[in-house]
Amino acid sequence: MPVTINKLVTIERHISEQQILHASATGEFSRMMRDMLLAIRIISREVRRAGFNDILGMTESQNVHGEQVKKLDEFANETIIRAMDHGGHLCAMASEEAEGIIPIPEEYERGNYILLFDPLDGSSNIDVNVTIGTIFSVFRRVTPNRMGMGSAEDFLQPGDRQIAAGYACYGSSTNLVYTTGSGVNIFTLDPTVGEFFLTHENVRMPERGQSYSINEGNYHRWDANIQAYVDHLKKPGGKHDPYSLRYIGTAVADIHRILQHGGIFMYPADKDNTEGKLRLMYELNPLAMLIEQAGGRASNGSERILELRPEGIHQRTPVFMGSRIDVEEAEAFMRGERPPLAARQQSSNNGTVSEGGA
Ligand code: AHM
Ligand code: MG
Repeated sequence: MPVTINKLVTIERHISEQQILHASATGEFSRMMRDMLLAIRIISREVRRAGFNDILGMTESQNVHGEQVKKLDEFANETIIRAMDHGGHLCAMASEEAEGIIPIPEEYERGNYILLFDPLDGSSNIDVNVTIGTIFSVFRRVTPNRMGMGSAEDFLQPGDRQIAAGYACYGSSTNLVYTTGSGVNIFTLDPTVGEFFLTHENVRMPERGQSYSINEGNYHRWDANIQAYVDHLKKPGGKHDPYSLRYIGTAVADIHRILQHGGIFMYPADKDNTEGKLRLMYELNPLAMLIEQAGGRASNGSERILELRPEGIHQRTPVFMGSRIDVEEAEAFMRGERPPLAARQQSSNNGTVSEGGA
């Protein structure tokens, strides 16, 4: 379980303290994160105001002030681009909301980093005041031309080369969760002072959870292995059985719960979506890095998500991620094995099940 701390540490101070630990750091990464945090604070403000905009009589695409009102996901996309394109840190960006590579305009300097993002994850929840999020992934460019534009080669790196990954979760408060490969830390936005404060340091997730997270409405489109695994989770047997179903439909929100309480999140392939639904480069890679950094496991059913060789920016892949033992058990089912319920009871008796509720 995460440790809640009392000292007042802002995220910017935390990032600069981390930077001091890396002798070769130039400060470029810290400056890039500062720009990203600005975008996230603006998106958070707009998410909080979205309901009021409706109540205050938004008409078609104009609000009461006669201003053009954009859909929240378009707004988030543009905000990140506008915050990031002129800082001199990036050589290109890619977004769920843009077909191709987003170039850095000619008039601005280029930097060493590549940024991929999902500006507003959980599209089906945007209009109904349910938790949504922003996900981001950062790579160092591999092409040598520092002043040049980033190319496909810079983007199509496996996830284990990410130098940072994170998400913002716009829930009852706004959390920012990020890693640079030395553990996962959670920050909480205090909107009255506009600062993110460190609230959970070095998060470690339970090795086994008590809940599963999947769109079970797709049950009849799944193959027999995934059906058997979900049936297995619901059978009474071990100390914490049956598992509880928790599914928000925003990957960020489901992973945010699992990161703290354990459990397993799945979006498998099905008859209609043979590669699953979620996107490797700006949804699964960053979430997988966070899960692994917190002691969990992230797989496509047989291989580590972070070792997959991407072929396209928008490619999809099936996913099973969360507590290590749960994901290993899911992988066994996907190989056609059928671990007995006793195995689950055994690991409960070994004390690997967390007492934290989901
Ligand atoms: P989005 O990027 O359009 O929001 O789609 C991704 C979302 C994930 O956040 C979530 O886990 C999944 O889609 C939910 O899909 P479904 O509605 O099929 O259960
Ligand atoms: Mg998404």
